[in-house]
Amino acid sequence: MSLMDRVAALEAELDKAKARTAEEVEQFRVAMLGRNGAVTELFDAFKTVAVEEKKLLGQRMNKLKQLAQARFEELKDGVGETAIATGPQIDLTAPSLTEPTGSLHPITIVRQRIVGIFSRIGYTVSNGPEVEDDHHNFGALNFAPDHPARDMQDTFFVAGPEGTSGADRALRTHTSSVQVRVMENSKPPIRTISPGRVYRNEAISARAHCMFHQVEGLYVDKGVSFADLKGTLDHFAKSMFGAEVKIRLRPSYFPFTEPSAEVDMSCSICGGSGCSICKHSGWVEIMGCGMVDPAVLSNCGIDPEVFSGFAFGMGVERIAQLIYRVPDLRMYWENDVRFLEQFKAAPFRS
Ligand code: 2U9
Repeated sequence: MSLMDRVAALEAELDKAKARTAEEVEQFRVAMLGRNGAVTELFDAFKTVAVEEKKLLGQRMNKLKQLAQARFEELKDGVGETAIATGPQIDLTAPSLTEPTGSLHPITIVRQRIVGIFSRIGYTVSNGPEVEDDHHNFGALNFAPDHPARDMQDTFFVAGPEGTSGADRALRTHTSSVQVRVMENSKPPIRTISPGRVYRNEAISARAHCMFHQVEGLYVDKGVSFADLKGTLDHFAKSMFGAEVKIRLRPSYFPFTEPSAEVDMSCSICGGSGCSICKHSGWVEIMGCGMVDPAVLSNCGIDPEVFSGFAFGMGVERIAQLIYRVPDLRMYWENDVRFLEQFKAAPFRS
């Protein structure tokens, strides 16, 4: 093939040349313009051409070299655009990845629901100190001086400043102490609930802990009756566990209420037909209650001849146990993520 024919063949080849990647562009450059490339080889061969042919052939070859150079630049630019067109596809409208979130503790969820139920029927929320004196925790609530709850076996007493026994300071054993303060500082009508932590000197087991949460309630006004108490607790049980549950009251004894009762609810798990949760009785205990003892009213500066009141108290762990079927009270305190993350989707009904 004459050199002129080779120039023509290479021109055609340049026209058809394609490259999809930077490597292919480089291969093109080496094949055409590299030290042993087709165009370079042509220039080497040019030295042997007869003088009379040199002028025309030289012009064509210079043009070929310019073409090869221009084609190389074109291919290089083309690869740049293609890389953008076929690069990672980013959907700027896609929702962002969600950050892992924590969840409310089951005790918090249940406490909020209990508080919500009573708030909606006019109860205020009262808080008070966790380290209490004997008067607010025991004396005003009618605990006899020799009542076992006042014993070191049952109550955590707090040491006082050096040299004092500290016997008048203890971790509160119930949040009734908060309600004593409310009665001392305000006049009826009083409708209040006290949620909070309480402490008892108990061995830790699946069924007991030395620290737990209570919600205690108090209603004091003229003419408050046992029927009001029962209606209120029935409303609470239905709001918390479902409209189908029933309650029943069994006589009991507390130093601060008279008469006193334990409140049972038809088992929310089996509907009352009997299961392991209700020990096949159809009933589960959910709280205690009673009419505030007249002596307690007068201890707190309220005339029992004019006013009467009811009170109730429940353990939040117990209510949460029935709602979520928690088999062991210790699980509330272990902070095992496998337990806690089960409450992520827990519905919040205040
Ligand atoms: C005042 C007067 C009386 C609150 C009451 C109960 C009955 C009761 C227990 C349930 C399970 C405590 O958490 S628990 O161990 N509570 O049975 N509590 S009546 O009575 C009061 C409160 C305040 C001034």
